[in-house]
Amino acid sequence: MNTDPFEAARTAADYIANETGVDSHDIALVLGSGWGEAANLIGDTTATLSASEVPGFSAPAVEGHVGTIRSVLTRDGKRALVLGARTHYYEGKGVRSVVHGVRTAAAAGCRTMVLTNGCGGLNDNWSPGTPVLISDHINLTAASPLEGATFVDLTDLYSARIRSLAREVDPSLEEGVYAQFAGPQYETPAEVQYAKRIGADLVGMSTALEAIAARHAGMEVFGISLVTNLAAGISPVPLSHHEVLEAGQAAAKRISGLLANIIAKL
Ligand code: 8IG
Repeated sequence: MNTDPFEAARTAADYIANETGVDSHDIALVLGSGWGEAANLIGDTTATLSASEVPGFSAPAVEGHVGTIRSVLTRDGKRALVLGARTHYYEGKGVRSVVHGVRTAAAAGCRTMVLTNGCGGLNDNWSPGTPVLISDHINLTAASPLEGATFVDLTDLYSARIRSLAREVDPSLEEGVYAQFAGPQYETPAEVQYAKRIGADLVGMSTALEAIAARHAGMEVFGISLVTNLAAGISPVPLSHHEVLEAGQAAAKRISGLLANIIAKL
């Protein structure tokens, strides 16, 4: 993308408004590994677009990620834009591509950005299938979606207001700090110990760069992770993408229902 990224987002948002017939959306969701079913529980899908048809988007590179962009009418009449196609930093398409969905959602009118992911857990009390609220992040990608002298305050990046709404839905929800690694390889056990010592509770390959872009765009950000595996070295068993998908599938119904109930409170 050589054009201005905000112009590119506007183009995509106009395309989405045209194709969905919805002039303005209220809430955007990025559904990561394990969260795909949430779209069905949030409300009625009124339009489904293939990500590859929307300007600036591309089909997902990973099995277990859905490649659609949906417009959903929620139970209480809100318009949700559900992004099932996330571009990961490790795909090498650049940070502008990684955050294009977030900027498109902002241009489409969304004031709230809900970011979900599947990740590794550093707390061995969090068995695979445990959802965890993101309270803060550590960006270990050495990249940023912001270009030039764009100083954005991230003190309260992950909305305390929405986290407390989430705990009204499920008081047992715990929260943690999410560290975004560049990937695509999973961490070594030493890197997992490093993450733990600098204050991380969760390790993954998404979300932080998107959250920064969302805050820059003026959106309220909510993040929730699904621990699909214990991070390398925390569990004695090596990681496999297959197991990650299985843990996601096993927890899918429960966490999707949880997310739908949180969305209903926004
Ligand atoms: I799912 O253990 C999933 N994504 N970096 N580490 C990192 N990303 C992940 C992991 C993990 N599990």
